Amino acid sequence: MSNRDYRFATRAIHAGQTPDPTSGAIMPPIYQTSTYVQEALGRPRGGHEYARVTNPTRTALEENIASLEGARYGAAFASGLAAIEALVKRLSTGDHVIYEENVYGGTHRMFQQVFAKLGIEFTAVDTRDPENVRRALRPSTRLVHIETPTNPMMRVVDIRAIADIAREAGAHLCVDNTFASPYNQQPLALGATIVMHSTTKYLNGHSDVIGGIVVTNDEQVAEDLHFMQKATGGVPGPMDCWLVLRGTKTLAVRMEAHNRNGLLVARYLAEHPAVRAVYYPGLPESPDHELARKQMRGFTGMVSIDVGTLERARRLLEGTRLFALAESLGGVESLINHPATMTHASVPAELRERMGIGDGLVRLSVGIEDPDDLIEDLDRALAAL
Ligand code: P1T
Repeated sequence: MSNRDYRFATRAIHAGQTPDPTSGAIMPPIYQTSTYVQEALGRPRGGHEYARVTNPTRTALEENIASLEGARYGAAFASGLAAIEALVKRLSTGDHVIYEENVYGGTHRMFQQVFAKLGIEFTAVDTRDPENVRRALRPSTRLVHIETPTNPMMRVVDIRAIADIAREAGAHLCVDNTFASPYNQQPLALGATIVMHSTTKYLNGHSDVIGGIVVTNDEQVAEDLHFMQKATGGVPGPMDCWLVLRGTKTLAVRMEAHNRNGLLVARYLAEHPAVRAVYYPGLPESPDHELARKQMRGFTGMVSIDVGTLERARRLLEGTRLFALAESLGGVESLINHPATMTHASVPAELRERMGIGDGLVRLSVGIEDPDDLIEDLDRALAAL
């Protein structure tokens, strides 16, 4: 029986991992080495030559996450941004990229402040209307890059509709699946050709690693990404790969808990008089709910709310005890963040305003603590508004 025949939670624990042939260790070893011995010129003993190019712990991680996304190939990078960078470095001067305007602020910053300077062209659109992608197409469009749900507005984007448009135009569709996780959403099955993650978030799940990965079924893309690992070097170390592998083993159970707590917290916030708006596609009254139900199996622990003003936001951000004020998301512990001044500060104010990332917007990463404790924590802090 190959790993492909097993269900998600089983693959999370076993894909890419077999007991170590030399010691019998049940868990994949951390191959903490920079190089490998050669028995004769051009004959490496174990098939590996240099650890920027290949490392068995990294390979185990790449195979594990590829399996969770239904992909044949995976390439791990030193961060989520390094993973996106590797995809853009496949392009040439004059090539064009269309991307969802409400991506992580750092993605926007890399496109506009690093790669635009090198002559790659970028157009940001609201991809909730797939026709906006069609209208932005140029003969030089090579890549469409979306997030869904988006960071931090939790916009849900129709993966299948945009995959059709990208395919007709001969462009790749890359879905940043960081917010959903492969447990909740499988973009390759909906027609995307590339999926990437900041493994820093749900995949690792314990807020102790920075990492990224790209997975695909496209042989050429996979070959290019392995070339980028070797040629430009943004690879993760074996210890970090091992930590993410430890994280993915519990992905299925953690995501069930995040989905459950996220929905409970969103429901509570939707009823609270101090909260002006809740952005969570799992709520039946959300305009994104129907599409989210079609392409997702759960709605994650990410919830954004608007409390009106910076002063009210500050009282909430500084008033919680369990929800820690910090960037990042997707760990077992709950975090609270102010997108306008933290994660999305590098997005121009005008674009931020248009998307609803105002001074009153607060983003919650709901962890897997007891939901009653989380709601009591928010209740105490919201009372001060
Ligand atoms: O931080 P890094 O591993 O480089 O991943 C960047 C990244 C890419 N894509 C999405 C959707 C992300 O949310 C991130 C990182 N985001 C945060 C740090 C944050 O707090 O939103």
